[in-house]
Amino acid sequence: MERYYQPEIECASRETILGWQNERLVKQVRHVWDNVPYYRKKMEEKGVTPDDIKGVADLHKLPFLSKEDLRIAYPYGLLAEPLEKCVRIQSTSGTTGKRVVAFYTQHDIDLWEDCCARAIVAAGGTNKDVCQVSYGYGLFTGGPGLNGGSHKVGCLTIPTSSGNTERQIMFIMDLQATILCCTPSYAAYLGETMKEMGYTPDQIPLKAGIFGAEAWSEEMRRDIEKTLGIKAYDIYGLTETSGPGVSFECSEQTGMHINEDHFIAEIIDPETGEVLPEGEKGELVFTSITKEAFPLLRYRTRDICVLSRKKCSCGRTHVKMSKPMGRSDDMLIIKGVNVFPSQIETVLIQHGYSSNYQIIVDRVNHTDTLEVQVEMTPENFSDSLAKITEREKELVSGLKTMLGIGAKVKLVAPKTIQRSEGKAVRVIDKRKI
Ligand code: DLL
Repeated sequence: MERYYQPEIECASRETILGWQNERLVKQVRHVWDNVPYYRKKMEEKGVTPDDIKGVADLHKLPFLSKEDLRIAYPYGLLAEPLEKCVRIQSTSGTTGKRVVAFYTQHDIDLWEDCCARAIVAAGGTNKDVCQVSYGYGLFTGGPGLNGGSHKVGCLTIPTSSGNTERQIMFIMDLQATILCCTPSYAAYLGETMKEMGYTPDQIPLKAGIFGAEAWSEEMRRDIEKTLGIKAYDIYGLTETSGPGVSFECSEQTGMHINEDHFIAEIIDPETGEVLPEGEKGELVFTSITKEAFPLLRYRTRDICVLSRKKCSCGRTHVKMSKPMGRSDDMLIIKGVNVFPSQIETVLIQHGYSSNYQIIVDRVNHTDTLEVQVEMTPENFSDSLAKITEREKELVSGLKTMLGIGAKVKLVAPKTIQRSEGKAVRVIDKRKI
């Protein structure tokens, strides 16, 4: 039987949800106008005032915010509450050079943790569960978010953070952990290591995993489910809007319910900014309607996905987003063709390889080159050169069909590509260096 953390909210009627959104949006726009001069200027430039926003139908009148705005306004330019009301910051790793700092009041943290608790309960979590949180703790939102959600559900929480794989496994086995929260790439690595140590899925006490923070394919989900003997649930979020728990999967596993009592989602054409009708693929845009300290209006996530309001068998009524199909800024343009790393991963996994791969893009004599290095698995390992060449050719052809361009494929020995304890780095684009 499906269980909910906040059934009256998660299963509310569409009219009720829209009512909340209308009321909260009007209030939020006023709050931002009064307290965030940076955004007020943007509204003035567009000729919009809070009086023009009477509900969700007027949302499209508001200006967008982008990562560039966050960079310009860094660190305090988008803060909407006095410092004495703020109790925490979280931040992105800044690996792309654009560090994001988000602020929280105690109320913001409370609502964020509720969202994470909804995800844990949707994955079957109760106060009888032992929940191991192996997302990084610290500035990254993964650890703190799921930790708070796990407390709210009443699970016994094991805050291992990421890394130290042997210790992770020791705690899973000794404390009989039933729920694992980490990135899908780390879950795959934990599964691989446990298998090598001789554990079979029925010896592993875990029953569910809550994996997110990076793109992962359906094939990777099946792999992880098989090795760990669990049901693997997706969870999505971003630092700018709070962290994990903006949306989460239910038992149907056909998309993630967006917590619409806190966020209004839109899909836009990333080129023109035009709002697209339901069911069309485009860039996801969020408006936070309950956040006090860092309330972003029409924030462009760069994540490409599709929204669906189809009735869900789980009983939840909130809109569902598909798994992000990539980020508009992760998209590689190789020889003029748009390539998403997730397309390459799909081909590799369909051919029986694991998600241990690396994509290397370069430019030789003014022409783009694409090389995919992928590990052989212990099952399909071969040291016969003829066999390896034959398998590489199969992958070249599979990639050509999927992407429409030629790629070089190199099969490498198991365990030669570096494992990740957080978000995996899979693309090396030498053209930018
Ligand atoms: O990754 C928050 C998070 C932590 C989500 C733990 C889920 C679990 P950031 O570091 O700010 O925040 O990165 C946000 O990661 O815009 C997406 O591109 C990507 N992302 C997050 N969840 C998913 C997912 C956290 N389930 C960026 N599938 C987002 C695909 C995801 N991509």
